[in-house]
Amino acid sequence: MKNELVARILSEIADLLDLEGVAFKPRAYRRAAEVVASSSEPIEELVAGGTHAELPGVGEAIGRKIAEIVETGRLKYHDDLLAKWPIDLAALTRVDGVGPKTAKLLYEAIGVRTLDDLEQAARAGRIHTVKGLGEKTEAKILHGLEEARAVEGRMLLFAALRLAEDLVAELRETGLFERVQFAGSVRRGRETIGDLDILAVSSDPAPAVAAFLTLPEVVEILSHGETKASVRLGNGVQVDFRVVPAESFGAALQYFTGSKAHNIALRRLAGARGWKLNEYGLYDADDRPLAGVDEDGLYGALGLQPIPPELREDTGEVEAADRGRKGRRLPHLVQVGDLRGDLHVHTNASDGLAPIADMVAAARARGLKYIAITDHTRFAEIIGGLSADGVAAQIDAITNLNKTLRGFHVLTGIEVNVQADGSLDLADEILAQLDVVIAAVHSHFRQSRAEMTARLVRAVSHEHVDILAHPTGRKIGERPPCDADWDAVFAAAAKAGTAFEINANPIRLDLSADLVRRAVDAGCRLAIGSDAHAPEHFDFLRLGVLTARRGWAEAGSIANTRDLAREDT
Ligand code: DGT
Ligand code: CA
Ligand code: CA
Repeated sequence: MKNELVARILSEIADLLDLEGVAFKPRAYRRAAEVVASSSEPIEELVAGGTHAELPGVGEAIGRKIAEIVETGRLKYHDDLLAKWPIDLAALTRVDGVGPKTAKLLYEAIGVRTLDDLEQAARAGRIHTVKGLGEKTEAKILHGLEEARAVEGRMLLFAALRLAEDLVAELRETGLFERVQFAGSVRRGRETIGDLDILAVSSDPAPAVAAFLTLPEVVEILSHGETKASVRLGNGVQVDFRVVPAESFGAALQYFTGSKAHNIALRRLAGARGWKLNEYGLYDADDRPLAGVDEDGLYGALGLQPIPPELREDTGEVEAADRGRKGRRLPHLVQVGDLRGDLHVHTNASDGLAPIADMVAAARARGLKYIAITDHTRFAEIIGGLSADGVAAQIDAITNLNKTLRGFHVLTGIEVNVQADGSLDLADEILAQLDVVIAAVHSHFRQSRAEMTARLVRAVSHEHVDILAHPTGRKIGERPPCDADWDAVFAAAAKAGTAFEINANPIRLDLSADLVRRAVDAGCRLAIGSDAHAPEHFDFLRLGVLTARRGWAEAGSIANTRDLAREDT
């Protein structure tokens, strides 16, 4: 599928045109990029059929450019823009505080082209000397750089999962394997992934390794032996591959799933009994194998309940899994199948791409029973959000739609903006009419801890607010989380019965797993929200579930695992 490539080039064009100060066009390219990225049909097939220009927001001119990318892998218009602006705009604009216009100022005034240049300039205090930029921007950039550096060379979980599943499926199709499975951080559901780790069992390792090396995605072989290999894929990702004996598969899966800290804790447990644990199995003092075929057997032999991969970070899971110990047990983690609905969905009434009916169809297709339509208010000119009249019209439309639906219900809702002082940008009389009120911060992220805490406490305590969405505002690798006294915010929310969202958008995952765990311990309710802006975005929900699981959350803590009360349906 070339959708990712096409979307990347179109969105780079949007950024470059923004940098040049061109009006309107950047939005058109950005929208086309979003549409292509979220389309489930391979763009090359649409081009082959000549229907790609019919995608919403594409049209003739961008359509021609998409065809050129599909046919040649690149685009002259894009290349010319890149030649004119020889800067790593994608990396630079990922830093909080740097948009295309700031990047242009920095390049023209002090020659900043790369993240390294930016870091040097920021540390040397040269950024605030640039006309148009001040001390505040410089401080923001220094902060943002930390976030960007932390994820350098790592990819987001969503892309990693898709890639890992594709590779595993391709390997299985060769028919050369008894088992193939991905391990590593992607199996643990970490929010960013360094490299992929794939394990396999095959009675004939040589052709099995050869099949791996000749996968179409592989562009470079980094190393290979009789039973293992490391490669680099076209998108730069490294994949480590191992063929292991069937009797060691569980031990290898356990070992290469990690985390390293969890493995060390297990090995210590084995050592305490005079046993030995490694990637081949668990062995007693006389080197007799005790376990290794499957993971559950391995944990069982160590006296432990099976520990779900998401918990394997050595943060108390080994103690909680100990069958011999009284007290806290492992939680029954929430599962994707527990979700009944989605309480955070956008439509083209604000910045979503599709009408309500399309969002309903996509949610139903994924087995959900209800969604809440929570479009934005008109807090910013750039988002064509709902006015008070718009809300009333949408309530009517949803009421009528519900009359036509069987076995599915659409809740009315809104995503109100939490203003700098914690007040909301929609009147109470309107909020009172809606089934679901989501409150969210969209600006002024860098308030002091005291200000932000007071702001969030006020928002979660508001009588009409049901959910605080993407509570920290972080964007992975782009914007650091806001600074707040979370214990105070959790306490206020628990008292008011307001839920915290686990926003499942791949770049947000907000609350993060660490904060999920603290929120659960504080007695807060949670809601896993896709924040879908297109029908395909309901696929994000699984990331929210993985994050909830990493935060030790059970279904009972999560509002949208409940069926709707009868009076709602
Ligand atoms: P990543 O790739 O940085 O996102 O994180 P992981 O967890 O996938 O780490 P990776 O790919 O370096 O190694 C895969 C697993 O192999 C890791 O989670 C645990 C295991 N492992 C790697 N090195 C060691 C080690 O030195 N000691 C132990 N006990 N386990 C290790
Ligand atoms: Ca890895
Ligand atoms: Ca690895």
